[in-house]
Amino acid sequence: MEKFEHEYGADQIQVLEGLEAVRKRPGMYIGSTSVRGLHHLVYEIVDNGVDEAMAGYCTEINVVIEPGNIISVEDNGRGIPVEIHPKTGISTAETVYTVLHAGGKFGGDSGYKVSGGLHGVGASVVNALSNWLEVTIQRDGGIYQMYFEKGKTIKKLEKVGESNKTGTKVRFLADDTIFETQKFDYETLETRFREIAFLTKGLKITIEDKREEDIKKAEFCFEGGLKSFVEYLNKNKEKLHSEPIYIEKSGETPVEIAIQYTTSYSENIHTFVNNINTIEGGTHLEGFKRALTKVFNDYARSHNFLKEKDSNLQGEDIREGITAVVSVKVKEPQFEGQTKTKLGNSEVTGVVQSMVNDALAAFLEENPTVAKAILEKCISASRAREAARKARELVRRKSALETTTLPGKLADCSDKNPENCEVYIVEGDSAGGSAKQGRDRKFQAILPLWGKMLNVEKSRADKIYGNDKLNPVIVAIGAGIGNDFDITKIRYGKVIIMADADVDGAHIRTLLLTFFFRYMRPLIENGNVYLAQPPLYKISKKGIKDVYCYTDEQLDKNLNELGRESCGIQRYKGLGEMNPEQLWDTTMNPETRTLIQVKLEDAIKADETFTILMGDEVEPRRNFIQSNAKYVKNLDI
Ligand code: 28F
Repeated sequence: MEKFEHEYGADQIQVLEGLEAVRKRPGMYIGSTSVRGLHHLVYEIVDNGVDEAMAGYCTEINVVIEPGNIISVEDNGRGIPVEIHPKTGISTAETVYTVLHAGGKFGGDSGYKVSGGLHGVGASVVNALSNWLEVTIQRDGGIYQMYFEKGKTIKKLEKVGESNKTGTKVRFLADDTIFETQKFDYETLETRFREIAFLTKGLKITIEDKREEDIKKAEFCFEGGLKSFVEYLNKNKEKLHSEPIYIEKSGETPVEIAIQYTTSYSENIHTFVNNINTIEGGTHLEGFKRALTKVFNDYARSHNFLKEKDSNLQGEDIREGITAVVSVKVKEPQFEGQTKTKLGNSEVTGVVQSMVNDALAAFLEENPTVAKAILEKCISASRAREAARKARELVRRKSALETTTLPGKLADCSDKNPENCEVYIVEGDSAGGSAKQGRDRKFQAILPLWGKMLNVEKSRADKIYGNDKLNPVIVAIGAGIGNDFDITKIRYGKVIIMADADVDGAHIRTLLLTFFFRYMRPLIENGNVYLAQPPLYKISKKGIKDVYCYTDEQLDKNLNELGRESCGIQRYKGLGEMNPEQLWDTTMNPETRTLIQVKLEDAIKADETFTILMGDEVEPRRNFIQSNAKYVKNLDI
């Protein structure tokens, strides 16, 4: 009988099976093994610290990206309990880090577990997906430490020192055999930690990037919570009222809401459940919208902004120019939707609706000046909507009379089945020209953009219909805009934005993404919008075919392989520099091209960027261009 190293109890076997399952199918637990999945590891650990903060025991979380992409997260909470479980002989801390979902259904005493992108898979998953992970706990006067490799316990929890402080510190290195990359993106993490700080009033979160000589560091702490959040979202916009409206309710389903109107025409409502950004909305958003419409209509009537004969203000009139953040904590959240970011719990609609009805009505009564400023804007919005409806009717009647005339510049494709077809929206006539010649006219249509850049930030729907840059896009896609948009009517399965890799191209891309986000959002949600990826460089060398490079890294790699001295390098400043067959080979041929599918969050980012680029305030635009100039590789200097 061979000698066993050590007895495996039943629960140790369960632990090993659990970790094995996680390592075999990591995507099931953290969504993907791309850089997004990598970031989820950090969010999981930080969220445990946030739970401790929400329970009222932690006021600070410090995150460090150490050289070699090692992550360190430390909080000043109570420290994970260290007592040894009498039955298993294993400490609570080790259980939390080795048994799947052992972090308790809800976090600390607050009863809510905030969660990372995939809704709280627990620290044991991070452990399983790390080359190594070390936990240091300070509590009960001691310092305790345990250490794992790929989720397996290497050093059980043991006391290593004395301390009168309390807290938990976790350090780990993601498993390079599982993740496509181990390289964390500082800006992504910083953005998420800023968001968590807004959502967790008073919690201080710091992030430090020590991978390079020049250390990057940020510190977030907002006593104002969501009030600070809407002020941050509006920092580049002209406000309609200086103080944001702030309402909150504690209890079974805590609700926190901040609202601040601006002079823009876009609707900017962000909703969260247990700190998860529910970009697909859900019942909490539904309740908020219903209450908003009811309260403002009631106030408008009772204060004679609306006459008896006037019809009610529509929801979209009331939400024009609104920036709002709605954050709810739900014990047993049900998530629906394509990316599991839509709240399904039906009881939450009523909770939010009644809370907003009461608190917002009271606020308006107490702040008539703010109420007046907002209502005047709602009423002009409703008039503009009327005008847009008439303009639309006019366009419809006109086009109905002249049968639907497609834009003159559109070079359509012969196949009429949208599933097979794609339309390239190309910036500039020269690129449009070579795209028309280079394309496969069976399934590829080309629509060159021309005309003045429209500032959708400042224009309402009636202006959009008339605008000669966007109107052809609307007609070519053929599904209308705004509330009329009907995704079943799209004429192409793919809408591909093809613009130069320079500042103008970025401007056009941002304009179109913002336009699609604001007036054809289902097109993005449904994954029909793509970005073409033209090459940045062409390497030519005697005796071999031209080599196209789409990133600087590819250029370096190819030059190293081909030998730098014997290569000619052409840097493409614009699509117009490529002849039709080059454009086909590098950017349009489905066999050889790279298309980037636009995700909803990319469009949200574009929308925020657009506000900076096209908003009223000059200052932020200058900062944006300066801080992004380093990314603009092809600026014609
Ligand atoms: C760097 C990441 O993970 N902080 C944590 C605590 C505190 C407790 C706890 C955590 C109770 C039994 C589930 C302490 N004292 N930061 C962190 N801080 N977990 S994780 O308890 C674990 C739960 O199993 C804690 C009293 N109650 C809870």
